[in-house]
Amino acid sequence: MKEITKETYINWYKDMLFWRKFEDKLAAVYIQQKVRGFLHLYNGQEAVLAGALHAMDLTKDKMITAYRNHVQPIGMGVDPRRVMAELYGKETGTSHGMGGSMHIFSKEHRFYGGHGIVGGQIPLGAGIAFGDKYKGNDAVTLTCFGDGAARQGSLHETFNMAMLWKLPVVFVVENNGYAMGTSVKRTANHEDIWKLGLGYDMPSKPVDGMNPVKVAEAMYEAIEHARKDGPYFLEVKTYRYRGHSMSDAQHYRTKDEVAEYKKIDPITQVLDVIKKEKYATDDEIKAWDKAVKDKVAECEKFAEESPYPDKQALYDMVYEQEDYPFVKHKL
Ligand SMILES: Cc1ncc(C[n+]2csc(CCOP(=O)(O)OP(=O)(O)O)c2C)c(N)n1
Ligand SMILES: [Mg+2]
Repeated sequence: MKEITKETYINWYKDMLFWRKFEDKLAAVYIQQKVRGFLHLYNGQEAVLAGALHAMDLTKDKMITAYRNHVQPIGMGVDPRRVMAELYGKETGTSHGMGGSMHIFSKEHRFYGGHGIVGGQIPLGAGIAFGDKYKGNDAVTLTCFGDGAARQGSLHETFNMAMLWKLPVVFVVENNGYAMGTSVKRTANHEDIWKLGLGYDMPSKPVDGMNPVKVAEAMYEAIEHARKDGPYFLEVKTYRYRGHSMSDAQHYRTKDEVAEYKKIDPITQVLDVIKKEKYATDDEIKAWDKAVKDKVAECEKFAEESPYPDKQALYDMVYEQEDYPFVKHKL
């Protein structure tokens, strides 16, 4: 794996802080009804992405995830202004404003969405990996999903096929403790989701998902295994600070529980190392914080000032086939 250096810590700090503040801004503009529909935020889970990106080969590896998907494409290289514009429903967005929050996508940056059907991306991720194996590409697909999605039957079908065909895929369950308001405890007789891989002889293990170093190390081992020998399953134990979506009253957990996780916040953990190792002065850190704030403001300005798509585009996006064999309805 690439060495974890002073620069890695500094980049992790800047990136994770930007992702956090980018989403804080989304929450604010959502309340102003500038962003509509659903909005699921990633606050608290940033170390999973930071560690994964460090371990991936960003010239070829791919990623697919669920609807909590705003910051992953940014990490993969998509212009954050275009991600914010997509949430605003603007023409300059990643899908010309037609996808919205749950459907960020960039083939160019090998980010395959953005999926609203819980667990729907699990077979799709294996399908992408199948395509790469078939074509002889050297790429690995990170297929990320939640603890709730891990309970879908499609996980088992996919694990079986992926192992049978030794597909270059890493399955990553981001166990943030809850599927909407349902805790992991209430969904199965044991809480070790990683053990689901063992029935398929898939190398599987749990990882501390609040620490990007731990994530990067585990991801690297998993990705390089997948590249040569086939699937790997990681259960990354993480936590989301905000509600499931913006309309969640969070009656299923206590404020104390959230506060406990904030004590091991990934951004704070990284900042503590930067300070302890004297990687930067207080003034330098202040300058980074200001740069992050400015970058978020730039994204907001870009989204605000971008035009909505032309009304005609509504019809351009609809599937049409003139000779479709409609069956006449008989009364
Ligand atoms: C097939 C399907 N069933 C139910 C839903 C409603 N739903 C949306 S998110 C969600 C919870 C998923 O939780 P988890 O997989 O843990 O992901 P997290 O939101 O925690 O990231 C549910 C049940 C859905 N979108 N799709
Ligand atoms: Mg969850």
